[in-house]
Amino acid sequence: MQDRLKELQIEALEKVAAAADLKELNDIRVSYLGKKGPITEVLKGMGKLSAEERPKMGALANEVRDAISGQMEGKQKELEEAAVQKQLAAEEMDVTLPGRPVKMGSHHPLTSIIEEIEDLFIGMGYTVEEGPEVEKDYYNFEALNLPKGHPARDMQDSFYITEETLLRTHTSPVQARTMEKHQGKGPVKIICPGKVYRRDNDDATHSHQFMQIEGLVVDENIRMSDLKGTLEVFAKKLFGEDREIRLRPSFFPFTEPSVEMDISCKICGGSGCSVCKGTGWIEILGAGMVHPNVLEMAGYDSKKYTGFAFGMGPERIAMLKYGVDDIRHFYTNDVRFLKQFSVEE
Ligand code: FA5
Repeated sequence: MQDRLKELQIEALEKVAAAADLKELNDIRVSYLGKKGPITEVLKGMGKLSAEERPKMGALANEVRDAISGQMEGKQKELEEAAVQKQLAAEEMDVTLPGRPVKMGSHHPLTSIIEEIEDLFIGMGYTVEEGPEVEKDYYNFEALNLPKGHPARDMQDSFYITEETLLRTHTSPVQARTMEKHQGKGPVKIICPGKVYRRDNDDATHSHQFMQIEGLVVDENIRMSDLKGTLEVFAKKLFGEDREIRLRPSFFPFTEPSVEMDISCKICGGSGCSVCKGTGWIEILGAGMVHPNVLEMAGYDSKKYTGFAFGMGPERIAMLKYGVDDIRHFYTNDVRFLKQFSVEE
């Protein structure tokens, strides 16, 4: 029995030394030290031994077990360390390699044009106001000299939510709200960019949802020439010094007199082409002197205060500036279109 135990020890230690990985080592542990292993099997025969031999044999069996498990512990550490080193070698990376370029998005062309126009007016002393897109009928129409039933309401076909609320059809209600806030006192000098909604049929130059930028100046002695000068500076800064502007008489119930501003066509230089429909001019905004009724309704003394206002369509301006032939490109989110405005590429 003693010899058999020694044999088993030598055999097990040889196998432990040769184990190639942790799994193999564990298999050796189970097969030699487990309940069904050969050492347990040998010890089952202890019953046949004499009373003196039994403790000696027990002590020897423990020695053999300790020798095997001690060697296994050392081997296990060695194999674990080898596994870590192998993993480290497999995951080795070169931190000096150049990184992969990250694709950058870009500003939407409408955002860019709105920011450019905002900067231009901020440079002329204007502040930027905001107003709600879900608006009261009062501010969208009534406070702008368009009482209920006024035929000019048809100029802007509307999305009503209730009898008294609608999606604003233009940014002009912000004029009324701002003047009301100033409680009849000047000066007021604001622009207001924002979304507006109309029941227009979508085509190359019309959308049912589009942007507008409103402008309003109210003070003593504001004249039509101030409006003209302001619009001229704006147009030349945005489109270039060589562009001409022209004001045409028009009608808006909230301004008197009212005008529309055209800008000379860049494509044909004024001789007429398909973009300007043969006229040499393209309309970009409506404007005029604030109607005395509008000033009075907002609490201003229209004998003391005068003002001018304008409302422009940034989509139309962006179409002209960037040569875009269909307003729907701004809203279909085709990355091939948007990528052309990326500054990184
Ligand atoms: C107005 O909305 C007036 N509130 C502008 C105004 C403000 C006049 C202050 C006087 C004083 P109009 O409906 O013309 O006016 O629209 C102004 C601009 O919005 C147009 O010149 C055009 O550039 C743009 N626009 C109008 N309808 C659409 C549409 N369906 N799609 C895209 N842009 C549009």
